[in-house]
Amino acid sequence: SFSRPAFIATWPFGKAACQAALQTLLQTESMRDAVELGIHTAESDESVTSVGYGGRPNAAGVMQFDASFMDGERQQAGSVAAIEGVRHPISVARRVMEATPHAMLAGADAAKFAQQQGFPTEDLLSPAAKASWLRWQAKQQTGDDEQEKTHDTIALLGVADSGHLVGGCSTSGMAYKLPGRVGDSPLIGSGLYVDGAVGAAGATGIGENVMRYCGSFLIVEFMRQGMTPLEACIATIRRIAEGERKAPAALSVNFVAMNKAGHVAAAGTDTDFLCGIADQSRSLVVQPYLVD
Ligand code: SD4
Repeated sequence: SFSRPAFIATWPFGKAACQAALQTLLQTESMRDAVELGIHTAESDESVTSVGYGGRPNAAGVMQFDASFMDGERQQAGSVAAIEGVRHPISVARRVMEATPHAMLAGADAAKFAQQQGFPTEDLLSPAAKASWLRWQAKQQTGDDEQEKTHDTIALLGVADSGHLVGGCSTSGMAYKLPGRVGDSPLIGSGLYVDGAVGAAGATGIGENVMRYCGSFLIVEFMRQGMTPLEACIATIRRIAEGERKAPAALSVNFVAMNKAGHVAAAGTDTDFLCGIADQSRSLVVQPYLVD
């Protein structure tokens, strides 16, 4: 088991993100900085094909990002949906939380807000992402609809020594989504939820299957009722499978969770789902519980 401070994040690159978060916490003593800078590592990593730079664009070849940020101490939240032109959507989500009376900004006006706040506007379509979009387009014309598998949203959760919980989530969303499509990641309670008295949860996978069930909120509520983080993740996935009348393997829903005590867990329906964990004594990539 892990001891506080501890971080957990989706996918294998979540390990580097958790390490960066822990380092930042030790240097700045700020859980917000820790989560934000941890997520920056994935947003800047071109090899991560559904977060930040290097992510896959929408059907029109445009990068549209979703991100959310939550601090459990006073239940504060901020998010951005379908925002274009910013390398670090997680930072804009945090800024929405800290610098506005609102919890969510969307689209062109979210980008305008980011600009006004001093975030640089950048072209975030990498050459490799553009090439893969062109290949996808060509396949659409030939009716060959074999999909490139790109799902690796980062959801990163952290708990400080004091029990202070903070979480964030950032993604370019489903590859080749309809322009304007918003996923689970910026929706408080779906892609991310942090309750300062209980714990936190975050999601990756097919957002539509998470948002119809407020997946992350449900995990936290199950923990509030006494479940362990792992039990809560499994119960939520089973609830979704029941609602969808589908086998878990057909859902692509995957979660990370932690409680205030620092117990962490992950469970999902994708056989390739992995997550990263770090505390002061170790950091590793672990195989989550597979719900099938
Ligand atoms: C979405 N949940 O936009 C995101 C995609 C994802 O890992 O998780 N990719 O639906």
